[in-house]
Amino acid sequence: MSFKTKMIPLAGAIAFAFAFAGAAAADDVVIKIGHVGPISGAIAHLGKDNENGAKMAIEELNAKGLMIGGKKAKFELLAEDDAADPKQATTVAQKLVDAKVNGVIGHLNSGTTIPASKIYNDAGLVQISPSATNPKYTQQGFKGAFRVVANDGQLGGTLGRYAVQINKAKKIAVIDDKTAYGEGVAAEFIKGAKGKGAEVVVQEHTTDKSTDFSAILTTIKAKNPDVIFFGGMDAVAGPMLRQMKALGITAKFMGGDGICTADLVKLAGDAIGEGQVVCAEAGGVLDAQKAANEKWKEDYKKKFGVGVEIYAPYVYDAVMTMAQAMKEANSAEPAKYLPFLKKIKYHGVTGDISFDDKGDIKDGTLTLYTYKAGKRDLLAVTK
Ligand code: ABU
Repeated sequence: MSFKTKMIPLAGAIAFAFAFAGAAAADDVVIKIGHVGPISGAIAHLGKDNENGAKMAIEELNAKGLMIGGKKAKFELLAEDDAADPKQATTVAQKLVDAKVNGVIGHLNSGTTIPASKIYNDAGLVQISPSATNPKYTQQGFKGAFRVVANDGQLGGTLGRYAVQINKAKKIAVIDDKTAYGEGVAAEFIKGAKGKGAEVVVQEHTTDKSTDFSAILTTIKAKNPDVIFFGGMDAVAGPMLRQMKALGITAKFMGGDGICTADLVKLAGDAIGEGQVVCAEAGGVLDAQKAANEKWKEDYKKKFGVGVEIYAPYVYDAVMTMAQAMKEANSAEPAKYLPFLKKIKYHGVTGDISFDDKGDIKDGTLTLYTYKAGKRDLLAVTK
């Protein structure tokens, strides 16, 4: 792996649920797709982004009028809110099982996706997460568990090596939010950075609901690190950056996909800096696929009046990939379309999707960004 700049290929409880579909004719086959993300709480903006991606896919599928099992397929979206909470995630997962959905897209967070996956597996359901990156999700031996993004091994490891090779970091500070994602990506970052010779001078922990980081940042400042890595989400990273600026900390701030959102600019304000933040999306497209990706994002903005946060296109592709497997199987029954999903080759707006034996995306891509002039700015795309 090399890092060439701009290689551009561097190379309440349940808050609500609704059915998103028009009326089905008597001879239609109704296919229920469950979607779960945090529609309430600190990262509701990311959950809504994901849900919008699912809506785009369902509308498009219904407009196409797919025939499945000799009948016109009428797709319905059953959207649920897990508030990024593991317990709420299992409650809504059971609700979707009881509603007899044909498949589930979600959840957004690793900490919700992993406990919910047992419920879907026990019910014989197929689940595709569009954004959960903790490797454990697909290491449980659940034959119906898939993800369309790279995992934390790739994400954290690449960022760790980038910190040393490109940012020339020698002394590193690491903070995580004690979630499955935050701890996992931080551990992989440490492995990657140490492997290239960096020293972890301090490691601190916060939570995904914390707002005051003055104590841990003061400890970190005393160690004078070159890079601070944060394993967590943008809702915590934004205020953390503001408090870093207030304390006069000028170290590079790095994080995984959880901080790499459009909203980080608003959350951090002018503390976002110019090139101070480096983060990675757990997917990405190379040159030949960029036009389709950009066009999809423009269509999304026209439809919803806001830009993509980060994972809406991955949700869209996850729904489309599941529908493609149903079409190939000529059935929406999970047991019948699962074998087709396992060997699928889907060309999506986020790139080519096929899965390895565990259900992880094959040949996953990462996109590294910084923020300049108040906008996300591409650094590199890497495999
Ligand atoms: N991948 C970052 C956000 C989702 C997660 O918890 O994995």
